[in-house]
Amino acid sequence: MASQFRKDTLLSVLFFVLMGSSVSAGTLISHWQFLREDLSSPWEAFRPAKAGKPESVPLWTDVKVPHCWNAEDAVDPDANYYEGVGWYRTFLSIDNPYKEGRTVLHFQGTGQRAKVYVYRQWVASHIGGYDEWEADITEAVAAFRKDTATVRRFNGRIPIAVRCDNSRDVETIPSDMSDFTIYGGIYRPVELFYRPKHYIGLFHLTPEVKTGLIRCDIRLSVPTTGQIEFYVKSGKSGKNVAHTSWPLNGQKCLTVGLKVKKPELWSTDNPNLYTVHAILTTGGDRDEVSEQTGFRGFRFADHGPFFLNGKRLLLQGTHRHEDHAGVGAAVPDSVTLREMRMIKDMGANFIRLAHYQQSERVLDLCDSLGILVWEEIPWCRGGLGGDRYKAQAKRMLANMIAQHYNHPSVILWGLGNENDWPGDFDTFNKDSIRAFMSELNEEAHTLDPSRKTVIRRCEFCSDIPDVYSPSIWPGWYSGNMRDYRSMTERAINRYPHFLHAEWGGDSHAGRHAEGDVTNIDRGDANGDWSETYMVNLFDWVLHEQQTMPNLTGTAFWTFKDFATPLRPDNPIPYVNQKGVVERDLTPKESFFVFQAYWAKKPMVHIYGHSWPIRWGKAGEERQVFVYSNCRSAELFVNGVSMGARKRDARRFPAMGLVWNVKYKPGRNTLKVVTSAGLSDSITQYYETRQWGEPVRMEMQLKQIKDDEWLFSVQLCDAKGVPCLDARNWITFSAAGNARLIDNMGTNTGSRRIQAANGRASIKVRLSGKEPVVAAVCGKMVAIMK
Ligand code: ADA
Repeated sequence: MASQFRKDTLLSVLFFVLMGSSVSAGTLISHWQFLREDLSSPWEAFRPAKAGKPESVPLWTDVKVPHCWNAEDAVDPDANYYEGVGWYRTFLSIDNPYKEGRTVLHFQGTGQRAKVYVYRQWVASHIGGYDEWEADITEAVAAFRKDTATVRRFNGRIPIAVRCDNSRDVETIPSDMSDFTIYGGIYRPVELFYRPKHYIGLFHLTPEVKTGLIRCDIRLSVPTTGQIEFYVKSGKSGKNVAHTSWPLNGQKCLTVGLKVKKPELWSTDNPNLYTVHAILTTGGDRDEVSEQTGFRGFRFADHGPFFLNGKRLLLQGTHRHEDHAGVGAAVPDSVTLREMRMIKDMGANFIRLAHYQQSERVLDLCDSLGILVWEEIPWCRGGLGGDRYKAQAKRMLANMIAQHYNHPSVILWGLGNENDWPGDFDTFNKDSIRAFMSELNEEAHTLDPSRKTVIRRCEFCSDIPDVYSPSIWPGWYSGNMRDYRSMTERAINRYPHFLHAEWGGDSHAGRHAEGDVTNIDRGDANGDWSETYMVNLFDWVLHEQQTMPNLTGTAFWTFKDFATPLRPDNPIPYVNQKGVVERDLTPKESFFVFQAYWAKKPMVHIYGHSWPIRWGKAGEERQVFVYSNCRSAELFVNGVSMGARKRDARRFPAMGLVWNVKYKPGRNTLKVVTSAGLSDSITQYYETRQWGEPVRMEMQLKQIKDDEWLFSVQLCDAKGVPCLDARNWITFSAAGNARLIDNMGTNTGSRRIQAANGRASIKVRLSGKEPVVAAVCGKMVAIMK
């Protein structure tokens, strides 16, 4: 074990990044107020109300933080989302227990530019919506406390104001040409820390598989005399496996090696973690930090494949935005946990966190669930700006690497996405973009020699990063899904380290197509936005990927539908619908296709849970697909066996689990039972009548829970036959004691939506008497009173 004083590049470059440590006085969730407009000075945030006047202008609203002010309007079909300034204020009881200690507000993410004030005093600013940052309010609090009259006015509490701003600024990243909402607000947690004078700032762990050594690079707040002690605990056994302690003789930076005997490797199947605790004692101060790490090695072989810990691993990946129905970017921890578990349950072992640094919580889950990570900075589309722009991009790269350095799940640092896409500046210079990309690439390697760099789609920079993904979207933006293998193999041969990020297409949840759905040749660009088409595209590509020995891996676009200002005309306005789950995590049918290929836990799913009515001629055969990872399955229709089929991964579609079934007109029940004893069943109505033009809407109201109901309409022709291929636009409204649960960006949460198989729904809250809900479709009106 070696201990030495060190001032290496890593530590000096990261001088400004002090990671969270010390005593947390709590996450500041409640007692915030918000104002969705600008003020001309911070003083206005605390202007006393006029004596005797009840009115208080402007109107502050009580909110909980994390809070995103675009939680609803990002997907409001009738409005542009608010891009501007918002203010937050809170009043803190501050009682720092440390003599000469520091009082710090730690922000995990604020959109997109922020300033912090203690009463009227400006304290700190930050540019960038996705990296963590801090405001040290120690001096400002002390100065405020000298103003005894004002202190009395606030009953001893410290008034804090935070001004956030997501208005357009072309000299910042990401570009507003990016295909995602550039959210505003304090949309990730804020914590209040009390730090002793001597505390552990930077704490980076670099484990080495070969030797079992964990190198700890430490930066202290000030040169320190005292002692620092380390423990390493194995997550698997729960036992301490290494311990050491070192005297400090006035140094500020320190590198220590901790030896773990026969370390258990971290892998996607067995994500073994070790926790390293460091305890600093000096004078009367004590500070403690603990971080997790894992031993693993990876390698991109030239022209493929990828190896984890010396064994080939096909990277089976997806993408994720920090975005969720009803909350925008302020995704609660419980939702993040559910989402990351679903990703793992789908069988993914890899994720690209697009297109920006995501919450610490996400990375923690990738570590503990065993999901390898490509994380990137939001240099996305638009071109390249000036010095301020570049400085932000470089700072965000340094912060991302510093802040997520310890996560064993991270293997790739992303430098950009679609940087070949001009539009934000009147000049577009490939050489300047190349030069800046090279600068970022070098910077990333200097800050972290243990990981690789990567970009997606910028052909004229493809030789710069270690790993490159061109744009390959067969069957959606270009060509036919059948071209997948040839296009991808060309890329494998062309780029030394090719990884395929982004493939897939949009599907409107609840839209299904009848006919020969296995005829994938109709898969020309943009499909028909049905779940059926997408299921077949995913199925075809997954079946090809299984037999490509040199493929490093892929990440389909994207796990969950998400908000975007670029797509007002989508079937759900302002939603990118390429997810395999909806924006509220409701699985679409395609989720199960991935599970059938990737998941190890036995599963079975009959295609069509969101397809209540199938159609065709009487006696005509219809295909029934079953997605399963079990050895074989037997299908029963209306209680009669249709025979058992063997699953064969070489066969398409549905790996051979396909039955041609003659539905009887009316209600049919389908049940499948697998060799592992699992079963799934659905009920589908079979419509044999032909339909004409839609002339009216049939309504249905179904209680979901308490006062929450689902209001649905079905377009029908003059004879009352449902129009099962209708795609008309339907608008919902409510009056009286009814309220739409809308602006969710989901299949049941948008007040303007395109019909799926002639049907559309919205959730409503009905309370008291005389609730009224209505649907309008051209000249057709349906009113439920
Ligand atoms: C691009 C882009 C993504 C995503 C995708 C799409 O490839 O990188 O951000 O929006 O397009 O859905 O078209």
